[in-house]
Amino acid sequence: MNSKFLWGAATSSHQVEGQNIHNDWWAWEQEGNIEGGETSGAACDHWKLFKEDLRAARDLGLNSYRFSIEWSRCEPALGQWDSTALEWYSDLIGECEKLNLLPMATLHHFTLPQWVAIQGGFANEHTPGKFSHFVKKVLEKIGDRIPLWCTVNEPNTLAVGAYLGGYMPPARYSPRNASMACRNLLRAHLQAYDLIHGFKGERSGPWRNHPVQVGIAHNLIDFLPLRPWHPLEYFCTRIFRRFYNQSWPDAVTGKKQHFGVWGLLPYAPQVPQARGRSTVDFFGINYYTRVYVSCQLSRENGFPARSSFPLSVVFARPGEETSDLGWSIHPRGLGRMIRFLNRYQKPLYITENGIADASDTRREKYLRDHLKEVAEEMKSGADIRGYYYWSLLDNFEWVKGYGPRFGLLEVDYSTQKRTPRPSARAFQALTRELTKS
Ligand code: IFM
Repeated sequence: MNSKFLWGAATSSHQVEGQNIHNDWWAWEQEGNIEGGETSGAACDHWKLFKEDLRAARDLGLNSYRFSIEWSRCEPALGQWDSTALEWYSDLIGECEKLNLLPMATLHHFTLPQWVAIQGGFANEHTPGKFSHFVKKVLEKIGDRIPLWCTVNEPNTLAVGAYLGGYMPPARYSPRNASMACRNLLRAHLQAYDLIHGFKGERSGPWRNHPVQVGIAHNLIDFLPLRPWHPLEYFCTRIFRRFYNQSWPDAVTGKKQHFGVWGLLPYAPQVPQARGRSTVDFFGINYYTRVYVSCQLSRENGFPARSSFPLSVVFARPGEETSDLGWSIHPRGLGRMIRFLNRYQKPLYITENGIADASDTRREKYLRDHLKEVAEEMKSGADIRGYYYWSLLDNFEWVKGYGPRFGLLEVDYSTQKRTPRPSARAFQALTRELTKS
């Protein structure tokens, strides 16, 4: 890894900023949908404390910061733009510039303005057009200073969580909406890609000569059959891999889109404008774990939740080492996912990789083992340009609330005090060691 390799940490607006009162998650939280009845509330108050947080990132030796821009803050009601919100993101970038943290901005990270959500969110075909207005405003304000963009974060997770799994708003089971949300997210991505590359303003700031690169942050899971000898589980595993892991890379590289699963999810119609052209300059990999596909009759973790088909997923086999969320720790899976995406011959960034580990007893090894995979794949020829740990600080872990602790910095939510965990120092040492190698 050379000195240009990006070492970063990632966050998302709703998980850290606090008081994101105009989005669909906020509304859903108030209805009691989060574990323990929690609500995001003040989150980590990153809105006020961002300078301190970015200084801590710099002090850990990082040279990049991945964050997301909250649409609902910028446009809390249709056509009503809040200039103070856009100003805040400009200040955030200003601070990145001061601290030499290259900004990677995500334009959509799970949340939608409530006024968009009540019209059906991404299941509504008009949402991509509205999203484009937001993208244009962002570009007008800060487009000249951001070299790396993720249009959408984990579109596959969103479609599954919102319309099949019931763990994201609106949590309304609808296989049709799951496929249509993928289609509309692809349209939103495509429009954002073209807008960013069509930006005519003069570039400024320390990264003005850095090529502008646009990608998606794609959640990849190493799906495996629970019983490898079981033909149906083997077959269903291939379905999961194709729908969850492969459909997005295919779609954004111009191939035939397969947003659907025969017999389970109706296929969405093709987006013709996305065919035959590439709409990503890189792939972001968000990798955490493996998942076993089971065809037993367990209704726990059933997928899709209401299907009569006996299909479910298991997050770890008995005895496997897991995170606090019960996710199996499986570094080899990262290598497998890198090799899988490398077939598309695009530069790669590991845009998220991390562990919920409140005791901080597993994080250092987790980092060491996953980074070993990254280094080995680079040696074998993968063009990996950066690694972002998830997350810079403990934060609001969606439906799981504040329990899971992913942060390099521990957050005491009662005082908002940040304390670097010992593994954060270990991460710093690892990044130094790997940069020299
Ligand atoms: O916290 C999330 C993030 O918002 C998206 N990727 C997975 C992380 C851990 O669950």
